[in-house]
Order: sequence, then C-alpha cells, then structure tokens
Amino acid sequence: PTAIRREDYSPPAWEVPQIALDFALDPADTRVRAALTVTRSSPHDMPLVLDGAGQMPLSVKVDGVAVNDWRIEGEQLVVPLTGDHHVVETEVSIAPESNTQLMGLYASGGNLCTQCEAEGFRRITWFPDRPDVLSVYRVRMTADRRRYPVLLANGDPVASGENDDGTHWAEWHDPFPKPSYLFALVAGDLAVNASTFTTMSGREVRLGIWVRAADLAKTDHALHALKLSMAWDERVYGREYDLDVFNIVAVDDFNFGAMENKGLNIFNSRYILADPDTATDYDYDAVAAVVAHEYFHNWSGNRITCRDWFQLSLKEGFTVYRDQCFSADQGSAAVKRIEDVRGLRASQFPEDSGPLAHPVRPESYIEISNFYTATIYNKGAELIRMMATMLGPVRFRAATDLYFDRFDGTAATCEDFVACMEEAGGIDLSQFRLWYSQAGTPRVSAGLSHEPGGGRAELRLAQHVPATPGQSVKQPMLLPLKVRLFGAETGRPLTDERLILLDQVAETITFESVTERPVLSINRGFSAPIVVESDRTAEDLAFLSAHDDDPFARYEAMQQLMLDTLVAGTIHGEVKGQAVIDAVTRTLEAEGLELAFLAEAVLLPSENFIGDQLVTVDPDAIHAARETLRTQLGRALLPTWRRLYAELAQGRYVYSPEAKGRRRLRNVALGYIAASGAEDAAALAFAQFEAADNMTDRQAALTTLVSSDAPEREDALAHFHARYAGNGLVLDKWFQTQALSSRSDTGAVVERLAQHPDFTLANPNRARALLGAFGVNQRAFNAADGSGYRFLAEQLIALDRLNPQTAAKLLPPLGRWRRFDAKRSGLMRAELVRIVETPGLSKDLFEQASKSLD
Ligand code: HT7
Ligand code: ZN
Repeated sequence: PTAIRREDYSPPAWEVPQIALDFALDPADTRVRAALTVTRSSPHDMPLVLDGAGQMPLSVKVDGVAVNDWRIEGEQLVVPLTGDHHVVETEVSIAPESNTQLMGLYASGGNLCTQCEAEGFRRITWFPDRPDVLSVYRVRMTADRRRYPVLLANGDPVASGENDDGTHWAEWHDPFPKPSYLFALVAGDLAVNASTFTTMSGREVRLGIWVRAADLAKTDHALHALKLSMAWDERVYGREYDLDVFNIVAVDDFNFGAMENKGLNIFNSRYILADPDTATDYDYDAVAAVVAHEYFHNWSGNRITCRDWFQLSLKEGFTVYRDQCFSADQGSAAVKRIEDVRGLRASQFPEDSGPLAHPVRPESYIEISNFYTATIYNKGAELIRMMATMLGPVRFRAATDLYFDRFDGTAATCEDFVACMEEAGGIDLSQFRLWYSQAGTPRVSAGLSHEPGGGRAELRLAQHVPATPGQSVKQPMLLPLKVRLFGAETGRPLTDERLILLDQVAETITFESVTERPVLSINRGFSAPIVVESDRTAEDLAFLSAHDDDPFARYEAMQQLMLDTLVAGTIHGEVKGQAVIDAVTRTLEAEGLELAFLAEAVLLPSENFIGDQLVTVDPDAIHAARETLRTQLGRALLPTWRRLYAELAQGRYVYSPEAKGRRRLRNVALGYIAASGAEDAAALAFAQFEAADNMTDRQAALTTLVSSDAPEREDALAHFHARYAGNGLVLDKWFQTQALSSRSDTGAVVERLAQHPDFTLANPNRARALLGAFGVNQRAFNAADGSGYRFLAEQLIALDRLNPQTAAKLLPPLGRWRRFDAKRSGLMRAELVRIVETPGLSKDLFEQASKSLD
C-alpha cells in the first residue's frame, strides 16, 4: 500500500456545488443514483476523477446523455469533460446487508444507516470523496414502508409520500454546503424522544433522539445533555444551531463513539442509552460528553471543516477541548481535569513514546482511519488548552470568534486556527507551532534551590523531546508552565501562581523574597502535556498532597509519591508504603475536599502506567508491588475504609455530582477492604451486588468479586449474565470485567470467553469489550509463554476479514515489544510478523502492524 503525504496536497480540480441523491433502499440491492453538478475550479484540462470502492457504474451520463468514454483507474472513475459546467449522473448497486466493515451504507439491528467519515461515502456512490469538496445535498429515499417506516437524512425534511407498491419516500435538503464525510441517512423502525430547543435568536429547533421502541425510556439523559450543550455553545462561544431539526439515531453496530453528520448525528448506542439499572455513573458522564462533542462539531467541524485529513486535529482537538470544558462546567472541574489527564497518560503518552507516534498534524498515512488517535484527539485538545492558557479567557474568545467568522463555510487548516489565535491574541506562536509538527512527549527536569539567608530561590528548568519514528532530532518547544512555591514550614504560598513560558533548552527562573524553604508546585492544572522530572523528595510530595491549593497539583503530588514507591518496590522487590499510607490518611482526614476528588486521589496508578516508567517492564513484579501496596493501604486504614463504606451508603439512586462522588468513594473503600484481605470482603461485595439499585454499585461489586477467589465470584457472574441476557451493552460489561480481572487465570478465561455463544467479532463493542480490555490487562496479556500475544493476533486476523478498522485499533498492545524482556519481545514480534504476512490483510492492519515492527 502507498502512503499519502501532506506535502502533496493540491486543491480539487473540479468543484461539486450541488448533488442530488436518489436511494432505492433494499438490504440486498440498494440502487443509488447520483447527479453531480460539477464546475471546473481553474483553467486546466484534467478529467473529472471520482472515488469509488470497487463498485461498477451501471450507467454514466453527462448532461443527460449516456456516455461510454469513461474509464476505471484503480478505484477511481475517470470521466473526460469538455466544458466548465456539467451535470454528471451515475448509478450503482450496493448491498448494505453484506457490509461488515460498517463503512458506507450498512445494516444494523434490521435498520439501515451510514458512516462516511473518513472515506465511507465512496462506498455509497462515485464522488470526489475528500473534505475540501463542499456540496449542497438533496436526498430522496424510497423504502419498504413497513420495514423502514422512518426515513431520515441531513438537513431539513422537504417532502414525503407513499407509493402504491408498499414503499414510501422522503426527501431531505441540507442548505449548508458540506463535505461528503458528513453525509448521512437512516432508514428504520425507530421510536423518537422528541422535544424542542429555542435558540438565542428565538428560533425553535425540533430535536429527536431515535432508538428502537424498547429503548425509548433510556434516552432522557442524552436529550437533556443535548439541550445543555446547545445552551452552553451559545453562552461560551456565541454559536447557535442553524437548521430547523436536529436528529440523533442510536445504532448497536458502530466503529467509533458517534458521528457528527450535519443535522443527523449517528451514535453508537452505548453513548445514548442510559438508565440507572444498566448504565454506570461513568457511562452517564460519557453519554453527556459524547452528545456534547458531536453537537459542538456543528461549528468546529461542520460549518468549518478540514482542508485535508492531515488537518483532522483542527476539528477533533478543538472539539475535544470544547467537550472537556463543557463537562467541567457540569460538575467538578478539578475531577474532570484529573480524569482527562489520567486518560491522556493511559492512551496518548504510550502512543507518543511507541512505534505509532505521530505529530498532531501528521505528515503521511497509509489508511486515514488509523489516525483517529489519542494524539489527534487528546493531545490536540491539550494544544488548544495551552493556547487558551497563554491568551487568557477574553482574548481566547476573541480568537475563536475571529476563527469562526473568517472561516465559516470553508475547509480550513490547523495553521488557519493558530494564525487566528496569534492575531486576536496578540502573541507570537511561531515556536508553539512545533507542537503540531513534532511528535513525542517533552520531558522537563526541574530543580529548585534556595539560599536560606538571601531569600532568593532559583528554579532550573531543562527540556528534552525524545526521538520518535522519523524524527530523530527535535527542537525545544514553547511550554507554558504554571508554577507556585509553598513554604515548607508554614504550608502557606510564598508566591503567586506564575505562568512561565519555557522556550529554551535550559532556563533558570528566579524568585525573590523567599523567606522559608520553598516547595515547588509545577505544571499546575497540567498546564502543558509533558512529563516533569523534579528533585522533590517524598516529604515534599507528601507536603504538597496536603497543602497545594491547586487540586490537580495536589492529586499529582500524591500520584508521584505512589509512583515512586511502586517503581522502587518493583525494582527492589520490597514495597515501603508508609509515606503513602500517611499521605492517604491525611488526605482522607482533610476538610473541604470533594468526595470524588478523594476517590481519585487515593487510587494507585495503573500497572500500565507504572510499566511506562520502567526501562524494561516486568509485569509480574509490577503487579506484585501494586497489590502489596494496595494490601498495605487496605490493612493500615481498614477502620477508615469501613467507616467510609458505612457512612457513604445512600438511599434511592440519584444522579448528581454529590451522589456520584459518594458512590465513587464508597466503591474505592470497598476495593481497599477487599485488598486488605478482610474475611467479610466477598460477602460485603456480594451483598452490595445483590442489593444495588444502580449499575455503578453493581458493577463495582462485580469487579471486586471477579478479581477474587471467593465462591461468590461465579454466583455474581452467573446472576449478572442471566439478569441482562439480551442487553448487549450490559453484556459488554460482563465480558470486559472478566478480561480486566487481576486473577492469574485471566488469559485462559478470556480464551474461553472468545468461544462463548454471546461473543461475536461482528459487533465492534463486543470485540473491544473482550479484546480491548485484555490488551490493557498488562499482566494477563503479557503472560510469559506468549499465549496472550498469540490469542490476540489470531483474533485480530479473524476480525480483519470482517472489520479492518476495528482490528487495527486493537493492535497497539502488541507494539509495546521494545519495552519487555528479550523472550517476550521475541514472542510479540513473531505475532506481528504473522499478522503482516497474512494473505489478504487490510491496509488498516498492515499499516499498524508493519509500523509496530520497525
Ligand atoms: N468524527 C467522528 C469520527 C468517526 C469515525 C472515524 C473513522 C471511522 C468511523 C468513525 N465514526 C466516527 C467522531 C468524532 O470525533 O466525533
Ligand atoms: Zn469528534
């Protein structure tokens, strides 16, 4: 397969200002007729080149006349044209029911739906399937009336009617020019949760969330989140919704979380459906965040789209930043920041230090679907956040206003966005642009010295950006670091918070009038997505975990203390946990901290994150060290955990920030009671499992039991499976919880689960629940005999035949081979070679596996 390179971009030779699509929908044979109004974009003599995906045109007409001088080149249809304006018509036949890739038009749960980003539209009809060709769409659908009573497409409905042959039809029109990746249609038997929203200029928008009738009661939370999002975007960014209707459809088979198609968002049902019995607090939050994310794309993505796919972070990074801020405004901003940073460290940092590292604006790709990554999304969001930090809220808003006004209706670039930040923000971002082009997580070393007599403190900072594939030499970056000093004796702040813009390889910052020994609080709020290596002692970290006024920095100090303890324990085989025990004790006793914050603060870093700190990952030693510290914490604080467990019990389920915090801390307490080895732990967990009136508590109890040897384990799993038979989203939890178990037999259990009648590779959620969770279970996946590697490789090869995108997304755990001992490395590489050499492999999986071998 060949690579596409950013530097080869050239504007489209032909524009398509309008397209009329006519679908005769049928699962086995859908006829698609497309009429493209095409315009030569500049003086040239190039033919019209349309993208397809192997389908044969049944007919081609130019200006109403059938032609036969067209040709197929590779996967493209080439049509010679003489004038500057023509209407080109094509007809194709496609079979949605056999579309297992879930790209283009496909069937899910008896309904028909589309997924076009990034390059799915070419699987529907011939078209210049690139994001910088913007067209006004008119869509007509005809389908069996009984089987597909609901017909939806982008934009506003224009007309509908019935035919004599049992079919009916509907026509939709979207007045906003859009790229083909935002096209969508849905035909199905669906029920709607309908409502309205009045925009800031007083227009009434009809809202609809469409699901199968049995799920209707689970859509209120999503609908509420949609209204909150619409109001938030008006208030915070001045952005108003622009069509008369906004529809969301939930489907069970979906390659991603959701899709922002103009006026017709299509969602993975896991990000729409929520009720207390089936969705955890985490699920509720995720539903709201994804609903907001897709809604916000209406401006950051749809009104202003991307010139080419190298600019993907223009819409994704900015939209993630917007959804993170939205979620922060709904509850605890501190806890949200902690969760986001934890996610970044779990998914983006490993990507940035592994074989698949790439810049936020990549230079080349083989398969664009492989670039919907944590780097594009989450690191991209951190870039926006750093610019917002440097500009401050007023200038940042002026800069986004400028961006939205200047580029509305166009396909823009990351550079366009940064230029607006620069212009309206009045700052020079030349060096900051390196964040878009240089991959790798910068590392900053920080050393603080103090002259006790002179009252001056010096902070020595040095930065280093590690080499990444294709980028061996790096330049120093512009790093916005929020810093503050605290007095070691008094616990009081000695300075204001300072924003240091580190732009050199090394720099010394001076603080005057520092009257007592200072302790350094750095990268407060995680102001830059970097790794900080400081000379702070365990006492300093414990001190900050008790006194820092920035909640993130306080959490961070505790995490660092735990991490240092666990790394030392892994290396030396002995875990000296007293400092952590003392710090956790003080944190739990501190006044005025939110319960959800406490729950985050006292959780140990994950085994993977500990592994990321080590030159060679020893999964068994890491597991042992972490379990030991968990046990020490459990035992030392057992009375506290028991008190919290009792005190935090609540009456009937409510979903509120306060109630969520209580549940979260109570379930952390349950985990520590179990870790202590208390004899009643399994009984306590099982009682909670049985009595729970909500999924958060039920799943937390199940998680505790699934990692234990208690006889209640099997009972709970059987109960859970029986209770939720037929509920796919909850069965995913059943598979996932077992794949994440810390028991030593997890590898064998997962292999057995892959043979379970409820397991299928055809549903991406199910595949991710088992294989994705297993891949992040560091100890189980990295079994010394290589059985985990072999199992994953076999599953991915099988999955690739059905759904290459999903297979490719699950490959990264095999790419960590450089981090392990020689035996494990060899076994992992052997599986990667096996994958690469598989005949008929997709370019998706080929790209991921071959890059992982380099
Ligand atoms: N913009 C959407 C991306 C997406 C996608 C990408 C590849 C394959 C399938 C997909 N489904 C949706 C989602 C988002 O970021 O909002
Ligand atoms: Zn997005």
